[in-house]
Amino acid sequence: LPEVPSARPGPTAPMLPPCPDSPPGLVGRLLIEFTSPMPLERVQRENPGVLMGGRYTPPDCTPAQTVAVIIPFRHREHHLRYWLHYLHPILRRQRLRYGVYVINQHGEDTFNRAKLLNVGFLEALKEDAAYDCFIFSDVDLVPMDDRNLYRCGDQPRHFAIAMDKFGFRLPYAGYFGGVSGLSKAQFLRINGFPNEYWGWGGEDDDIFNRISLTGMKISRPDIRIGRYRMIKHDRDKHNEPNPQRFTKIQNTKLTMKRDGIGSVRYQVLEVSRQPLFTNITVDIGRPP
Ligand code: UDH
Repeated sequence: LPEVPSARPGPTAPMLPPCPDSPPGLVGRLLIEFTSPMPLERVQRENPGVLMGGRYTPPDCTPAQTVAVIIPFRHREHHLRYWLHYLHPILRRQRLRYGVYVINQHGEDTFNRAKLLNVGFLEALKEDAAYDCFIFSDVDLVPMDDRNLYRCGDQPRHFAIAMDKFGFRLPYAGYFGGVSGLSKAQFLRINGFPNEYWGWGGEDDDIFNRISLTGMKISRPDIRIGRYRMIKHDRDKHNEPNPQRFTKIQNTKLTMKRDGIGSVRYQVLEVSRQPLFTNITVDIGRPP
């Protein structure tokens, strides 16, 4: 007997074949530079297929996953323009169904990257309950190879494994910073990310610990493919290295049960759908 399709295709929604595992039309190594000016109007003009809020669906196939790309953010508009310029065409070539969420920390209190990422997970799901894969990306990291596929697998994925600033190598074996991806189930299994790392450092190691402690393993691309350029910048204000980070990462096993996606408290101040991304401005409080 022929398989019965779960949803009957209407005249405007033809049944498309599943997107292939290896998308055709990838170009491999990319030339990435951050010197030419990058006005948003140009990025918009060059990405007409991207819908309001930074949503995209391949026109010619049905993707297996729906990917929310979450960017922790404050005062990096200049970096965001390069990120959008490079990433939208890459994600499109990768045949992803995706949305881009910029989680903008309101105010000038100490920055908290991991808490913003927790907010991004919850708010993206409020926008579209279909998201089942979450890619967490710093705003200043651009992949140098489009074969580094931004999708989730059966283990948490680390994408940014060969950054230029670390000599195109992992800085240490347990490094999980920069760009990472977890399925919804993997993210919930580790109780999301910690909310209590204020300032720079340690939160990515805590996430690594959560993954190891729940018996999962990190999956990584080939070292020749997981290459990244980072936009050079000085240390931001109000994101000083957190002196508590070394003791905190010793205690993940104790803290991860009470501190995570189940305990995150915040207030959304504004959701604004821009042509190339959704901006969510949020009050996440301040360190105790
Ligand atoms: N971020 C912001 N605004 C901030 C702080 C951080 O948007 O004020 C976000 C942004 O997405 C950034 C990410 O958080 O990419 C990680 O923060 P970071 O770029 O400060 O961390 P990184 O380890 O750099 O990349 C540390 C400072 C390096 C100073 C080097 C001086 N030569």
